[in-house]
Amino acid sequence: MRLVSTTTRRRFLSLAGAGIAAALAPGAGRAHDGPHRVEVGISAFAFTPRRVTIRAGDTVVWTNRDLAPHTATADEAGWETDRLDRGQSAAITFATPGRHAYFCSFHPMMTGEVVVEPT
Ligand SMILES: [Cu+2]
Repeated sequence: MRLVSTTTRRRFLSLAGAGIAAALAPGAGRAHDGPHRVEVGISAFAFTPRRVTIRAGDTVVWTNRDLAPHTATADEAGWETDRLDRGQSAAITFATPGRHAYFCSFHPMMTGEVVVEPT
């Protein structure tokens, strides 16, 4: 049993490495092999990156790194994160293609955009 498990572990590590490499390289002609999560940081009163392009079914995760509270609130499309205090995150999954402009409800000069492409 020990001999078998050594081989199995090595194969597992190889597969895990490939998965990590794929996760670190969004876009760039990757095959869309299932839903992805895209990170948007909030710091210095800005969304970074300000615009993200995803596929339908993907999830955007906003994380606030400022001392001030922020939100991500859609201009028109009817979605909103809760108030995010420092260190808090919120995830929203986008099911249908379209362009979603958004802003921070506390600081409306903070704006961003989620572009959702067809799968
Ligand atoms: Cu804000």
